[in-house]
Amino acid sequence: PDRDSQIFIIGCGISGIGAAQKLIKHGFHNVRIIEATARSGGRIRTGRLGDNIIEIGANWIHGPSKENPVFRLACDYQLLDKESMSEENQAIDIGGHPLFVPNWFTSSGRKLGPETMGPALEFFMTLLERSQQFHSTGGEPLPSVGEFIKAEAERLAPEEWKEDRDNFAVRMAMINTLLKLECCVSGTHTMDDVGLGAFGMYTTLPGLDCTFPGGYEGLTDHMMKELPRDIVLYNKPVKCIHWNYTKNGPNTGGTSFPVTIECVNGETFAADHVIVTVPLGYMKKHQNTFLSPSFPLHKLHSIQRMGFGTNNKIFVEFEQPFWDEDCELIYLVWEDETHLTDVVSDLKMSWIRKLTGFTVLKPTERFGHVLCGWIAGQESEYMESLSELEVLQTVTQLLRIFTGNPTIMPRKLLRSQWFHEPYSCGSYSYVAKGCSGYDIDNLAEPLPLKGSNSKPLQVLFAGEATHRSFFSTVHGALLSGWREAERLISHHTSASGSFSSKL
Ligand code: 6YU
Repeated sequence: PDRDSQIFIIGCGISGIGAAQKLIKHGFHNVRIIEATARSGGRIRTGRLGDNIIEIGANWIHGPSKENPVFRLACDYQLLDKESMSEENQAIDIGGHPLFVPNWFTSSGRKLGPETMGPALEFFMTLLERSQQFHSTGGEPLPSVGEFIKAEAERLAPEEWKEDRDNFAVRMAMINTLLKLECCVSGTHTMDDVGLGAFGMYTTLPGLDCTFPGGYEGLTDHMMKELPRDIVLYNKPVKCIHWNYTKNGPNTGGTSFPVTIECVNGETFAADHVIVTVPLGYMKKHQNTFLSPSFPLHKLHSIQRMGFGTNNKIFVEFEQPFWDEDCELIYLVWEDETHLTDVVSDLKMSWIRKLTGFTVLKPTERFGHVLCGWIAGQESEYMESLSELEVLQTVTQLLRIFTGNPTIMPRKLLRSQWFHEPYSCGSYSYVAKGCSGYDIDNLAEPLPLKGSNSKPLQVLFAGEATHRSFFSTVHGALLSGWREAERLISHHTSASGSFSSKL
């Protein structure tokens, strides 16, 4: 086989687009992308709230600096504003948790200041940083990040705040708020599901997180323009990948192909190589039917054990702001929640308690007064099942309680529903309790396994969840697509000996 190899990529998210881009640049011309939906971009999706551009999926470039390939592409395509590209911005290193200017509101309708809440925030950040250290040192005392943070908070807080007993209860409630928000960052139901030993495996890059003024989709749109026009077959969900396939596939003109891709509509495609980029959530749901013969056991176990959860956004627009002009992040603190837990006991009645943080869309001149609320886990999945009107009513009630203003009324609302998206089945992956980097390696391992006598590299795996240090991000997804393309390029380079790159 050589550059004429039939290569199919399943999924037209950034990892699939990245893989196609690299293969085509290296002279492979029989490359097709099969996409289940009618659009490209996957979990990068820009939408509208009235006249405003909003992000339904990925929001920021995490760590926008030279080492980040998404940042480099965005600069090349001129998609960022000047400030985001400045050397100063690239040099800021905040370790993944931007220091947003906060406002705090509590369930008794009080607005508290940094003198009351600042210490709780700093205390929590120290515990979070300590949670990341076990990756290099080992010897983690508890299985999950949630258990560790809660145990340490309960042990250390009485001493830490002993001078200020009056604020002790509200600060513990603030730890709860922060735990719930951390569920959004990790995309999990509870931080008790996020493994402590591997938490530090996620690597941050320098640079102050930035957004795309014209929408994140501008990135995938630009990348798509560099690919041949008809490369994507849209609206074709793949049902099953038959590999180690000895019979001739359809339309093969006598050549034998090791892989046959079967679509839901019955269409089939014969291939030498398939790069699978479907989300881990989709793979979990269809683990028994997506591959035939099925996954080797160690790969299947890693698919089952690795974490994939839901993080949703709820956008709300207001006539007038109830927050300070410089505020970037609003925290809601339930004063009755002094017992540490990041889940809600009664889903139907209290799901809204999981919504504890809102980012303020900036700049105000462009967006007006729009907040983006963050909600993760089962409460978020339940929220998806409610009508938009029900969500609006519940959010309105929530904000009336916390602002103490019974007349507050959002003008518009729009929420994402990532759990019910049939080709995402949630938001992004995390390293679950009991998992390690080896599970990510297992997800990424191509089939057939090394040492088999069958044709090599029949099914390859890319996508956000297959990147060891940048899982759950756009740059992790892009790098994983490039990685699998390079695997094929180097395979064919060494196989043919004379193959040289066109670049
Ligand atoms: C980032 C951010 N961001 C918010 C929200 C979400 C995500 N991410 P794709 O799914 O794109 O493509 C697969 C395609 O396959 C798709 O088109 C399907 O339709 C198709 N498909 C599926 N089944 C198929 C079938 N059977 N047949 C054919 N086709 C099929 N990332 O960098 N910055 O701000 C956010 C955020 C709400 C949902 C994000 C963010 C994640 C990215 O969006 C995501 O990784 C990539 O887009 C995935 O690309 P892909 O190609 O792999 O799949 C300390 C510590 C802790 C660790 N975590 C902290 C990290 C923080 C992560 N933060 C994310 C936060 C936000 C807000």
